[in-house]
Amino acid sequence: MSIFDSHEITPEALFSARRQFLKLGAGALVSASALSNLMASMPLDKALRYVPSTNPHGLVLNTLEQASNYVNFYEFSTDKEAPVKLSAKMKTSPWDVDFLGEIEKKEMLEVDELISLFGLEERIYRFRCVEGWSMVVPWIGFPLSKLVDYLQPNSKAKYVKFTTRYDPSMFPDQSKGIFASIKYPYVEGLRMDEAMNPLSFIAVGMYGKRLLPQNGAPIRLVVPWKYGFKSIKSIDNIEFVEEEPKNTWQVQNPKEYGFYANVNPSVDHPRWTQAKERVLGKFGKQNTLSFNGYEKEVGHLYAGMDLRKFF
Ligand SMILES: Nc1nc2c(c(=O)[nH]1)N[C@H]1C(S)=C(S)[C@@H](COP(=O)(O)O)O[C@H]1N2
Ligand SMILES: [Mo]
Repeated sequence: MSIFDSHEITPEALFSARRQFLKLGAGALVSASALSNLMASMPLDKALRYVPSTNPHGLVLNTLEQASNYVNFYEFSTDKEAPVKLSAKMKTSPWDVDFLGEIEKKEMLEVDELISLFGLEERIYRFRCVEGWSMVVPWIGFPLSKLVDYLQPNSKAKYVKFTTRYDPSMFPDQSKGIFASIKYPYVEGLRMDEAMNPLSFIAVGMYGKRLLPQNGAPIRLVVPWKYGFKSIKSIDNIEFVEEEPKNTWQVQNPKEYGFYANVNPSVDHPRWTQAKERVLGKFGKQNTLSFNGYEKEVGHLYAGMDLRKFF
């Protein structure tokens, strides 16, 4: 059976397959293994094929309803629920991501190409917003380190800078010019060793399916030991740079937000305590954990740094 016989093949899958055949070159012989890799990477519906998480921290999951109906996505609205409806028609496929800066492979790759290059796995992570709410989400994607290795950064690449798409026809708040809620495009950054830490993750899905628009479709960052604002949504490009990038919230309010944004219950935000958090869907509060519960995995990255100064 040819892969094109199936009536289940979606337009996204065809697009991805076509791109990959074009890359192989006209008339190229396609080996049986190349073909099966290609088929394995093609989503037959919205469900994704991935290696499930063993939930090593034994976390209790929030529901998809909770995680997708209370969001922060300023490009649509500063309201927590409004982005759900405002993003309903967002066109998230095909979606090219540009790779720029101090790397060998300055390429542009479509999200499905990234999926076929790196495969998919599930990661169940705590997620803590600086505003004091939290949740546990089963993300689907691949480790950021796989992507970094593939792009082959050179010795000048000290930081990774992520930028959300700038498209005022897609994002209503971007079309408000000087009346926009924040400066666009949204930018975030990681130090290279943070990016290479096994926890740093690029998500294309959650709860077994593609990301919903309001959660940052079709591709976002997830850095579970940092406040949620580091986990930038709807990534347009990733650039490898020498200098520490100025991230959006630091530019917006440098007294309140820094570059690192590591979850730290003993360093309060100027306007609210960080000692406790409210889990979405639960009554009462729980204690916030140092590095959001990932101190063992990431504490060494900050040895000798004053975490009050580098907040
Ligand atoms: N482009 C972009 N990325 C963003 C944001 C945003 O407004 N725009 N909000 C951030 C904040 S403050 C948080 S807490 C998380 C929220 O992710 P969620 O809505 O999927 O829970 O996304 C982060 N990424
Ligand atoms: Mo946040």
